[in-house]
Amino acid sequence: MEYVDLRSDTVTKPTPEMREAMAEAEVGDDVYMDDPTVNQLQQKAAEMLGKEDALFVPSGTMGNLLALLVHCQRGDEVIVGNKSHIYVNEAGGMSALGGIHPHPIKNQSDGTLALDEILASIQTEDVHHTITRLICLENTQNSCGGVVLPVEYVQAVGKIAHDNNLFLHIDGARIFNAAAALNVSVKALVEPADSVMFCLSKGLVAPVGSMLVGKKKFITRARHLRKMLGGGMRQAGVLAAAGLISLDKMSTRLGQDHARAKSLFEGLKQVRGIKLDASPSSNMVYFDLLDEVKLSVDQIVEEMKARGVLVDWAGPRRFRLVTHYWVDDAGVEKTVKAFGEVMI
Ligand code: TLP
Repeated sequence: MEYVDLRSDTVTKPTPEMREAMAEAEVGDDVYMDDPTVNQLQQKAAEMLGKEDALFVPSGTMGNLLALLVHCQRGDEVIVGNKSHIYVNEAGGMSALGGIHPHPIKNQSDGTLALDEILASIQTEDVHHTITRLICLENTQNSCGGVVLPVEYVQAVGKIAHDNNLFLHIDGARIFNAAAALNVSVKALVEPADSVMFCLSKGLVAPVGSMLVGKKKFITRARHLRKMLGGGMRQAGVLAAAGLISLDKMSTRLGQDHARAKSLFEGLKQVRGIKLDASPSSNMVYFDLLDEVKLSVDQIVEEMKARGVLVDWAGPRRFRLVTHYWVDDAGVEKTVKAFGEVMI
């Protein structure tokens, strides 16, 4: 059976054009910085985000971890959203591997961290306190509904960071979705950030890899730590070749995924038993099951699978559906129809 796969945009397989580019990629040993395709990808990523340099890393999780490890010393503190991927979904890497102390504050429903709460969370100089070193934002904010943090907000947080001698890191796993939704350049959106991680392997469709961008000195140190973590990848040009197509072509089509998320949302309004979150601002549709629904989330996953649609739950009574390159209009219709049948 051909499935419509809405579990995540991480499920995207490479396009035929990507596979061809991968097969033909010029490669070298990237630990010697000798891989021309990786070098080209890094240069392009740095240019597009308006930063001095970039590093190709195996995953978003490693990119975020490297940023934390470069910005912070052991015992330093990081202000981070309580619903952020870094805090919730990265296996506590910052504390386990970096001795870094997270200071979680509430992600509001629009994904932001309240500015006054950020300010109040910066530690004062005192022998009892940790040293606050870094603020992390996530854009789009995944678990708040794939919501988009606007340019002015990011600027305001950047100002707080720099006025207080702190760094700003953006987990921009889906920063190209955010920029598309706001109709601004990615460069403008990340301008206040000292470092940004973004993923090639989500809405940008590449099979593997993420990018970390920042100042030259920051990237040099991140390259050193990437090697320490076992992330030196040799002939990685095979992967970078797909990443170049992500940046050139996939970054300009994300509006289509957002439009399909909206039509999915509209279609699901007719389905009984569910309470949709607000209309999606990027490529994610979230909803809760009403009490009247007796099926468990696992049963719903199974019933949907039997109808050719793969979905994943996001909580004991909650679902997240993610649109991407491989979900077309027919896929959206099929999904709405299947939910209509399952949720009777
Ligand atoms: N997110 C995945 C899961 O881990 C939840 C998904 O399906 O959405 N930052 C953000 C905001 C992310 O959503 C993710 C992955 C990452 C970082 C980590 O990227 P990878 O999976 O490449 O380590």
